[in-house]
Amino acid sequence: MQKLQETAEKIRTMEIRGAGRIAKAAAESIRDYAAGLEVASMEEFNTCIRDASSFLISTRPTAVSLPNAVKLASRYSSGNVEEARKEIIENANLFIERADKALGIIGKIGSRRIQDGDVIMTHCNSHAALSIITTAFVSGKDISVIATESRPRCQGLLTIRHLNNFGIPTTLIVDSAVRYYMKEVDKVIVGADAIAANGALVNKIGTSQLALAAHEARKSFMVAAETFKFSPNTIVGNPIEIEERNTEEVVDPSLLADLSHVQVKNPAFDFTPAKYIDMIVTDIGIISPAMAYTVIKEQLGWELEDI
Ligand code: RUB
Repeated sequence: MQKLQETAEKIRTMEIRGAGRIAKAAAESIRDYAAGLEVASMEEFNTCIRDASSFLISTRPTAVSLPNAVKLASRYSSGNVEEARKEIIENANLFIERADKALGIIGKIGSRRIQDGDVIMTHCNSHAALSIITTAFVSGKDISVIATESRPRCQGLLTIRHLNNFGIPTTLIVDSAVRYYMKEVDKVIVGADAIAANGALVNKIGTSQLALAAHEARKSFMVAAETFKFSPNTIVGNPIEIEERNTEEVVDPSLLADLSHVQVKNPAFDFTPAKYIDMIVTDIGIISPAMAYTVIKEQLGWELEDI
């Protein structure tokens, strides 16, 4: 349990971050936990796996990749401890393998939509979005990127480092400069923490203003998302919870000490309605947001009674 607790803490503190990496780390964690679990009965095994799963899922509320990964990885049908343990190890390994492959497939499919000379705007730090951008560049397309800083955690700094390592010409801007620069942009590409059954996107706070500005300037808005980022719960109308993080990420509390009328808010994600999304590049192909329901039903194998 100690290793699982350490992983959970790393997810909570964002040492492990980004919906895809969170999902993989959680699957690895539940696999290793199941592998080393010493129990006296099947009932105890069931309880331990259930508790460990809930504990991992509780670390960050928004990225649906986390509960999806935990549920897919920790599935077992056997009533025998050793068999169930084997099933979890296999299912977790399968999930991890598919997640790795998905990034490559998204890069390959999405990069076909990039034209020579494109200026691409991206937000935060999405490995799926970056896979499209770097694949296009490596295949010889002459592209450049405008990357937002993504306050307050400034994941944009990770993005510019990654792009720089590939030699991709990149411009860093503050989040409030998004609309100002949109006229120079050909395509916006962002990642996803969750996609609802109605095709709405949940991603890093500020994503919806990129979408609005792109819509206004008639620029294409592309989302890169593995199928495990689609949210089964939303089929029955359950909302996706937006994580509110510590306000100390926004401002040093000492600066607020004498401001008795001021409060600070720090939502980590926002919603972008489906109507502002031109396409979602997934590991099963490019889809319109209207197909989100089908992806959930057909790819995630979720039945209404599971929710
Ligand atoms: C990261 C974020 C990313 C998505 C997709 O937020 O919003 O755009 O998670 O990333 P945080 P990826 O830094 O708060 O985790 O494509 O890597 O899964």
